[in-house]
Amino acid sequence: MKNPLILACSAAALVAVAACNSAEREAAAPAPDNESVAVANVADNVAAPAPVDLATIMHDRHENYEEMGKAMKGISDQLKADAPALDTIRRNAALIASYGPQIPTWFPQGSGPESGRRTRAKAEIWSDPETFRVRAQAFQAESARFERIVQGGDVEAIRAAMPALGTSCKNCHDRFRAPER
Ligand code: ASC
Repeated sequence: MKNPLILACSAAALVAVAACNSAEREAAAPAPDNESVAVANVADNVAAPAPVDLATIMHDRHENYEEMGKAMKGISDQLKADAPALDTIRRNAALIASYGPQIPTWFPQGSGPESGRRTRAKAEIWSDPETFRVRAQAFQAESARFERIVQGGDVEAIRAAMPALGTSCKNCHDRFRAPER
């Protein structure tokens, strides 16, 4: 009798070819450690158990945004203080700048409202990916710029740069984040 894997592959449609290929890849190599890649391929992996945990991805994404929000508050609190602690501002700016480039990887296909899970991520993230990409990119650039200014250590310059950073958060939220409920 034929190898059942080959039989399954030859009998199946185009989609399943990818599944068979990835099944073979997974047999030969360790599972990819990049969750977003794994999720992006979820539809292709029907024949193989995909290393996907949507709940974890969505939970971690939420935590990351919470951390960024707290970091923003940590900075603005310092800027209101009589003697702003630059080390606190630096730490918070570094967190925001390090998360900036990661944001596009936090939204794998399937992790929106159609997941049935609680999320404020709007379907527009996936239906208008170009706008999402552009705004995420703008935030990344702004957070990097902000961190450079923070490294300069001039509190007035940091204060002056803060509104643009907040606006680049807001630009994405206005279009891609559903209201709190
Ligand atoms: C923040 C924060 C945001 C943005 C936004 C700016 O500090 O958590 O989402 O700034 O409120 O308007």
